[in-house]
Amino acid sequence: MLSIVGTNAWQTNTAVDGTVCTALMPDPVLNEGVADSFAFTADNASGTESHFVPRLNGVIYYDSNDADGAGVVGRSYCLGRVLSFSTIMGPLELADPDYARLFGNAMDWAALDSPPCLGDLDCNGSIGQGDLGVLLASYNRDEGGDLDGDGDTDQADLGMLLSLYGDPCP
Ligand SMILES: [Ca+2]
Ligand SMILES: [Ca+2]
Ligand SMILES: [Ca+2]
Repeated sequence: MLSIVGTNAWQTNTAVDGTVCTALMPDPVLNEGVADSFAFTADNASGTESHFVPRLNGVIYYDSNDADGAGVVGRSYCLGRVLSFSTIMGPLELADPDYARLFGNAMDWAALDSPPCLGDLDCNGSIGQGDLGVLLASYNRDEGGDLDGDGDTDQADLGMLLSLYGDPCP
């Protein structure tokens, strides 16, 4: 669980009371035993909350009223998952039963597998320039660019990557 991966912007605010977290995207693992909307008191560590904007393929599972941004954002990362909370997981947050349950659920959620995304060699959720860089660096050396699984990185792998170029991961 990383605090900021999955977002591309942040800011802090100074409000400490009554942050409201509201479920936006239903998810059976994250939502289990958690109220659809709940208020909790946020710890203040030179600000209380990051302003989250999801990256490509990021999903806002819970919204937050305070930071005027997302509250809980998740996305696939390679074959795993990353989930970010806009607030710290401090004593005040974890004292709230809904927040604590959501945090526990988040552990289960992040432990689930994600489907493989062919061509996304740098695991950023789409097929593009970064992947081409990984493939070319692996050329003839098989260091992460073998898309067709034949044990080397060559023209056939490059052809596959170019045919996928620009595609988002599912
Ligand atoms: Ca990529
Ligand atoms: Ca190959
Ligand atoms: Ca080959």
